[in-house]
Amino acid sequence: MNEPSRFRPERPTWRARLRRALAMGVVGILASAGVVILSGTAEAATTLGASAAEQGRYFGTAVAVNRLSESDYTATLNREFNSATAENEMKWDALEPQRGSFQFDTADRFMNHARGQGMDVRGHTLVWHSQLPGWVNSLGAGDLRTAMNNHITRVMQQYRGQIDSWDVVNEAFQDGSSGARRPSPFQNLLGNGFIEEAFRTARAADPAAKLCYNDYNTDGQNAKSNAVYNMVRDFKARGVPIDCVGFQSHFNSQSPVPSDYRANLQRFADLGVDVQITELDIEGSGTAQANSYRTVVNACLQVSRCNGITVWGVTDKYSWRASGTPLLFDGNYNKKPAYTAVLEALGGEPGGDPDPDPGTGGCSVTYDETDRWGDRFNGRVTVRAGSSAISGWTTTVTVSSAQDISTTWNGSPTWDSSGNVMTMRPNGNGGLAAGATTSFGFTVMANGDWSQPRLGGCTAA
Ligand code: 9MR
Repeated sequence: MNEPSRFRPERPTWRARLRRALAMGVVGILASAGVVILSGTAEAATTLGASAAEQGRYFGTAVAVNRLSESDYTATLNREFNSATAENEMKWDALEPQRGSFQFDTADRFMNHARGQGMDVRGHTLVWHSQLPGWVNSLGAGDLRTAMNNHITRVMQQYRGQIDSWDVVNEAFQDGSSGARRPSPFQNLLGNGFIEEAFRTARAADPAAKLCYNDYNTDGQNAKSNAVYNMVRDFKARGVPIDCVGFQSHFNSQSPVPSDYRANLQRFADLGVDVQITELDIEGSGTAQANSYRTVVNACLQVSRCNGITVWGVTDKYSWRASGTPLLFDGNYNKKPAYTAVLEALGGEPGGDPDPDPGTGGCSVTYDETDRWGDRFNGRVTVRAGSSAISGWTTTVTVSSAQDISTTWNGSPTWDSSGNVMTMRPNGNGGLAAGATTSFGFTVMANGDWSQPRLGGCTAA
């Protein structure tokens, strides 16, 4: 953890004041008054990428090139992440749909965007049983070996020197207790040695890229991860080039974050490879989801060779399992509780002022989700007076057209004609002393849309 986080006053307004004081150069005065300011930057990082960078790590996301035309998508991507993985555009079927005929246009667009933003790139993925074009399945052993090595070489040379880490071989082991290799054209025709051959070919094609083995259900210690572990140990012992192991980390209630997650990362790191969390997503919502994300980030921070985390998408709405809302931003690009948990675990602080000081005669509003059920959630809005007393307040809450606010409490609502915009005023006496808070609540029937309500400003009376 970076040092300033240990000197973190509880209240955001305090933090804001401390930052202002530091910015004004009052450090000496505070120090002479006996307040110890620990070394480090005065301003905490406010994005995932910047806060991860302060921990010597990257924070990345899978990117879908066809979403780059959506301005909110691209703004969120560019602001928050400093590493990117093409979600599908650098797979074999995308890059070499016919034998020897390479199509780099879409992958090039991805690369240009990521590198134009100064992001690191994870290459994903060279040899995988899935998303293989049909022609690969019809080759004999000799042709298949030539085709595999040619594919690795051509693709890696296209992006030579531009890729931080490549997933050279993806998902080559079986699930379950066997610890066996997964059947695939490569396994079936070339045998176990195809993995080693792929890594040797990759090293020759781009010596600057870290070469990774990547898999899922290897996040805790089990038969599958043991089999991968034994392979990596063997590779290291025999000098087969391997630099990193990727742990996909797709979690949900059937497959939660394992209790030995950190220990498992550590045992691989102890073999002399970097470990990376490569496709993180955790189905769920609210506090439970946030806690799981925090556990994952803390595990990575505790393993010095865990050098980066990638989440498998920017927004829930484009996730490969959107119904599980597994990511850090909701469908409207609002930051979820999981986002805040990740940012804070990385030592960052929410951007802007989470509870802005409204000054004299003003008021501010903040939102949080307090409960969630299968069909609905409860929201709470906290209203805070600025540095002088106010005698009343008004704010608005906007829900999506699919959603309905079914109940409210501790406030007096009126509605616009669409029914989506609720204007809330105090119930009875709305007076608040300087700095004092009150809150009102409401239940939103989701009707399939779990996006976070949007708040208007707070108007004081
Ligand atoms: O997220 C990817 C999805 O858009 C594709 O349809 C799918 C096809 O297999 O691949 C998804 O990404 C996978 C990744 O490449 C490898 N690990 C599992 C990921 C989720 O299925």
